[in-house]
Amino acid sequence: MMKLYYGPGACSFVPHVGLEAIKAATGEDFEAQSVKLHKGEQRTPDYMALNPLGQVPLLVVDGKPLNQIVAICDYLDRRFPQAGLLPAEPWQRAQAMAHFAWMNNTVHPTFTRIFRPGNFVDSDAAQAELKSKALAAFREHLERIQAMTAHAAPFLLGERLSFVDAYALTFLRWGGLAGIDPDTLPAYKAFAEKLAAAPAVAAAMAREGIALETYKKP
Ligand SMILES: N[C@@H](CCC(=O)N[C@@H](CS)C(=O)NCC(=O)O)C(=O)O
Repeated sequence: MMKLYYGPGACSFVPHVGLEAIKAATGEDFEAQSVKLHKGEQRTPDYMALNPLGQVPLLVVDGKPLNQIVAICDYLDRRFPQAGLLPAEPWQRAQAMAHFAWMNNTVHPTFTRIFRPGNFVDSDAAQAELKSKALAAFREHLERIQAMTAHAAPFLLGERLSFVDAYALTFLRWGGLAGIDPDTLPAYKAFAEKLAAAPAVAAAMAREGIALETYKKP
């Protein structure tokens, strides 16, 4: 059975939703193992032996580990195309991958600069500056995603739930943690609320014990 190592509320939510969608579409079950990032469980010797990068997500297939969201999700889609998690038609797939790659290589690392500025610069002043610049960039990224939701039909890539939707929901939650009020992104918030009600998304959120609302009003 495939096994996903995930951190509650972390980017591993993206393949987690995919695995739930696959289970619903094909009956293929998976094991889910929580890794508590705030407790440093991603850096234990046992975990580092599986993923030397010390990160989630990690998918273990027939005893073999695979890291990187995009690689894991591409594998899941190619193995279970019935779940429709990415388009099959080459041009549509390339468009989907353009959104997915941008989320993974731009939006996601921008948040890392807000959440862990100390990974990048040392002094308090430099960290505060980096954080504030990254927060402004992250907000712009969320606005771009909000613009994408205007064309959702009903999901970002069309009729089927995809990895891109799961990433979008994750970013809105992260924005809330960073102090971005989702009420200032009303179309995005409404889209995420609909997503959270989709069975595969709801199942992954329940397992992770996470809610859509993360923002605390000052
Ligand atoms: N490029 C990696 C990024 C994975 C990543 O950033 N994972 C974060 C959680 S969202 C993590 O495990 N962080 C561990 C840590 O900060 O120590 C991927 O696409 O899988």
